[in-house]
Amino acid sequence: MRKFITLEGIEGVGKTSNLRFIKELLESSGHTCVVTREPGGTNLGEALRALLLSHSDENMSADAELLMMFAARAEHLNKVILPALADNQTVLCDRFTEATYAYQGGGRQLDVDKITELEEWVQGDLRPDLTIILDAPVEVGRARAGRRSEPDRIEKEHDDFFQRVRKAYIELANHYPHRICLVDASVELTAVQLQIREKLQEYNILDHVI
Ligand code: T5A
Repeated sequence: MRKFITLEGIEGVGKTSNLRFIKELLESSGHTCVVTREPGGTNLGEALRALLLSHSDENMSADAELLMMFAARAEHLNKVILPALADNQTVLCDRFTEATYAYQGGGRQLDVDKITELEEWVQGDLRPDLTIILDAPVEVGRARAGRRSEPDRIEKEHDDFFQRVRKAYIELANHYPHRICLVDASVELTAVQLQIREKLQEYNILDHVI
C-alpha cells in the first residue's frame, strides 16, 4: 500500500494548506503517512535549508545551491524516505527533485543534464509514484505568499524567475504524465481540494471513492 507522493508548485500556491487535507484522505483510505519536506526533513537537511533560504550579503552560486539541495536530499532519503517506504508507510513530501528541475533548472537556468546526473546518483531508480503540481499564475502565488511573511532568499527573486519556474513545472507534467499531474490552484481552496481528490483516485493512490 505504501506510496511516495510529492507536492510542488511556485511560492504561495497552497502546498502547506493542502498537505493536511491529503494526509487525512490517505489515512482514511488505510495509509500510514509520514509527512516531510525539502529542503529539510532531517537535522542536517534543516540546517542546509536555513543556509539556503536565509539572507546574506554574500551571493550563493547556482552550483552551490544545486549541490546543497541534493546534499539535503541524500540525507533525507537515507534517514527518512527510504526507511519509511521500507516500513510500508506512505511518504508525503512537500517538494522533491521536481523542485530542483523547476528552480535550479528553470529559474537559475542550470544545465538540466547536471540535475539528471545528480538525480540518478542520489536516488537511483526511485521516483515519486505521484507528483501533484499546484499551478497558478505567478502573481496569484506571490500575492498569497506576500500576505504571510517576509520573503526568504529565493522568494526575493523577480517575477521572470518565477515565470521560468512555473514553465518548467508545466513542462515536467507534460513530459511525465504517468507520474506528474497539474492541479489548478488559482481557484478557492475547496475547489483545489476537489481536484486533488480526483487526481489521487485517477492515479490509483486512493483505493476507493470516499
Ligand atoms: N527549492 C526547494 C529549490 O529551489 N530547489 C529544491 O530542490 C527544493 C526542494 C522552499 C524553497 O526552496 C526552493 C523552493 C522554495 O523557494 P518552501 O517553504 O517549501 O520553500 O516553499 P514555499 O513555496 O515558500 O512555501 P510557502 O509556504 O510559501 O507556499 P505554499 O505552502 O505553497 O502556500 P501556503 O499553503 O502557505 O499558502 C499561502 C497563503 O495562501 C493561502 C493560505 O491560506 C496562505 O495564507 N491560500 C489560499 N488562498 C486562497 N485560495 C487558495 N486556494 C489558497 N491556498 C492557499
